[in-house]
Formats: sequence, structure tokens, C-alpha cells
Amino acid sequence: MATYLPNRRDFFRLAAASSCAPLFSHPAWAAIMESEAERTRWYRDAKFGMFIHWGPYSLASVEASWPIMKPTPGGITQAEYEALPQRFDPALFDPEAFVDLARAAGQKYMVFTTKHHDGFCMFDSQYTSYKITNTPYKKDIVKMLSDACHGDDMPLGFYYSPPDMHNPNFRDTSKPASANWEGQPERPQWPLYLQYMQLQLTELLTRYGPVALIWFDGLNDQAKYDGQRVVDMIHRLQPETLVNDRIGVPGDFETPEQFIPTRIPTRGIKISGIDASASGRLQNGVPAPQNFQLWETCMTINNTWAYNKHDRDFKSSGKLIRSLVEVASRGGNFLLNVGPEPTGQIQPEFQERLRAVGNWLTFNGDAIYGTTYGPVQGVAGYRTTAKNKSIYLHMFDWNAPAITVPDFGAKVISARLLAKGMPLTFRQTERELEVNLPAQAPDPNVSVIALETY
Ligand code: H79
Repeated sequence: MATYLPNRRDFFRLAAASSCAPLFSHPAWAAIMESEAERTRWYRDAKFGMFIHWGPYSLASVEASWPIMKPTPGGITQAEYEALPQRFDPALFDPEAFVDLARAAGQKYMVFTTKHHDGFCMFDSQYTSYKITNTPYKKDIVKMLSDACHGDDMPLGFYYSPPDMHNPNFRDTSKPASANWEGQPERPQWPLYLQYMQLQLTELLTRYGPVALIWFDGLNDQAKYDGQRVVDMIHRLQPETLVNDRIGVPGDFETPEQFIPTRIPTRGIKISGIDASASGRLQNGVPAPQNFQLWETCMTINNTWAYNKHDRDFKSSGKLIRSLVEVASRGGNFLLNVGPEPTGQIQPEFQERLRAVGNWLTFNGDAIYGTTYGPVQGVAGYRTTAKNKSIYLHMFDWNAPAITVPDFGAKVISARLLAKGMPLTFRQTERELEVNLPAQAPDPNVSVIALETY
């Protein structure tokens, strides 16, 4: 029988309330958990963000950076790739249109590629000439986007790649990037590269207002970046900035890429590739709040991070809605990527899908924002999220006349269809809850049933 454990929000509320003894008797524990919760609160509540991969690579309909790191026969040459900035001129770029689109999608934060592995900077760094202000466009795109985000209270995070194909202190740039793209920490120049990273991060953290998070993409052997020093520096400049887990130290959240873990991630157990397997069965464990590991799945809408006119393999809006629900049901965030066109616009296929997800969230957002993993896991046909005394059943299958839910240790006082506010009749025993369903699913994608409990 499933036991309903208080969710993480409940825990922090309990720990914070002076009239209430914390669940853990050691006062240091409660203090640590509480301060962690405060730093990550906005992020936990946000649940859904927009990832943006944009750079001169968008001109060539090729993936960001990888064409020079792992060239394919007949593909773009490194020389051609490196010449792309000379033509980059996204005249139709309107940063407010990006923010408006994220809002319409129901996305609560944005993460932008300030520098991908190719080393090209979308900001006006004074430490390199390989940057946006030396293109025909000339303007600092990171500044433009930061201003638009801050003007609309949209948290903005910076993707920053530690691997840097352009910097001669990262690798011997007289050789093709494919020969040494992993970097050369054994060379005497390496400390100069680490200094370059520190200087650029200082620019990013001092010139562009509050930075919601830094999203490192360290690839392999991340220990060479001296991550703790980098994180300490970030926190000296902006204590509130969250940091992901790809610079050799654990960070604030883990980042499964292109897959959704099949269990709720717990601390001390790295989310592994095993969770990516299509046959990976859902697991029904519900961790105690203090064991929960904060995490974020990043994912593309088609199969490429950068704009690619040939990649027409778009996920449907229904699939994206279910992915968001799946992620939220395990306590995670969903960072969904767009690769803007070289014109500066976001292609209609992405816009349509994002707006469809946003439309679903207009009616069902209560079951996503501010929630954490639900008390029933690993079952077929539906997913659960939880917030305070509400439990939400996200119906993937609709099997009228009733849905049966195993006991989750809380007494239900009401059930209703969330989007319509329509009350549903139910019956609860010690073993299970049975909610009666109308014949037709009210939503073609995911219909949500809200349960209020004592
Ligand atoms: O920035 C995005 C990717 O470029 C980067 N992380 C996200 C957020 C990334 N890091 N590692 N990987 C992607 C996985 C590497 C996949 C690869 Fe490939 C397989 C590289 C080369 C073969 C994908 C497929 C990229 C080129 C072909």
C-alpha cells in the first residue's frame, strides 16, 4: 500500500512555521533545507522554461558546434563554419517577441546560449573578437534579450559552454577541432583558459542584471574546469544564481538531456542513461522530501538544438503536453528548446506547438505550477502531481465510467474536473479511491482531475 509522504513544499512549510516542530529533529537540517528551498523556490515552482540555441550556425541548418567537433563526410568544413559570423545579420530579431512567445507557452524562465562549444559569443565580451558585435548585426544580443526579460519579469539564465573550440588556450587551434575538441588541460596554457572563463562569467554576471541560472555544458572530464572555484565566484557576484550540474560539481539541479527519468531522482544516485531506455519501466517509489534531487529535462521540439530547415520531425503538441506532465509528476522542470532562424524569427511550427501547450496550461496550470511529485507513481494511464492539500490526476487514458487510484494516505473531500470546475462523485475506502468519470474526456490531450484532501 502506498504511503502518502508530505511533499517537499509541505516539509518546508512545516519546517519554517515556528509553531510546528520540523520533521527532522536536528535543527541544522531544517535550516539547511529551508535555505536551499528559498534559493530554488522560484525555479521549483516555474516547472516549464524556454531553452534557446542561437548563433551564426543557424545560417547553415547545421547543429551547433558539433559539425566542427565531429565532422561528417560531405558536411560543412571547419573553415566554412568559422566564416558564418561574417554573414550573421538577424534583422528581424525582436527580443520582446521571444519573451511574448515564452509567456504564451506558459514558460516561466528562459535559458539562452551566450557561448556554445564553438566559442562564438552572443555577447560583447572584451576578451575575444569572435563575437556578435563583430558581425554585420553588431548589436549585443544577450543585452537585448536581458533587457526584454527584465522588463517583463522573466527570469533569464545563461547557457555557457566550458568547451571552447576557438580559444587557443583551450586547445591547440592550429589543429582541426576534431583532433582535440576535449581540450588540453595538460598544456601550460590551461590556467589561462580557466581565467578566460572566469573573466567572461564575470562579464555575464555584472553587465546584464540578475542572472537566474548558469547552465554549463561541460561534456566529458569536467574536473578540468576547477568547478568549485567557478561556482564560488558566481556566488560571490550573484548569490541567488542557480548552477546546473555540468561543471564537475553537483550543482543545484541535474540535467537529463533528451529523456525523462522513469523514476523520481534522489540525491546521491546520478540520473543515469538507464532511465533513457524506451523499455525503462516506471518505478513506483516516492522518496522522502529530503532525499529528492532537483532536476530538469532539456529537450528539442524536433531533433536538433539549432535551427535546421531540413528537420521536420516535430513532436506533436499533445506529446509535448504529456512530456511536461510526465516531468512535473516526478518533481522536475521541462526546458523545451527552440532554435531561432537566421532572420531572428522563431519558425511557425515551434510557435504553434508552444501556443498549444500554453493554451492547455491556461486551463490546467494549477496542476503544474508550484507542484511537486505526486503520491502515486509508476501506474499506467495517469500521472499525479501535488501542491499543499491538492492532488492532481493527469489522465493520459480515459476509461469511463470510473478511475480507481490506490490509497495514498489522505482523505479526499472533493473531486472535480480542473479545467471545467465540474464536480465529480467519488467513493473512498482504506484501499482505494474511485472517481466517476463522464463518458468523454473533456480534453483531447490530458484531462486533469483535482482532488482536495484534509
Ligand atoms: O547544447 C546542446 C548540445 O549541443 C549539447 N547539450 C545540449 C544542451 C550536447 N552535449 N552533448 N551532447 C549534446 C550529446 C552529444 C551527441 C553527439 Fe552528435 C552525438 C555528438 C555527436 C554525435 C548530436 C548528434 C550532435 C551531433 C550528432
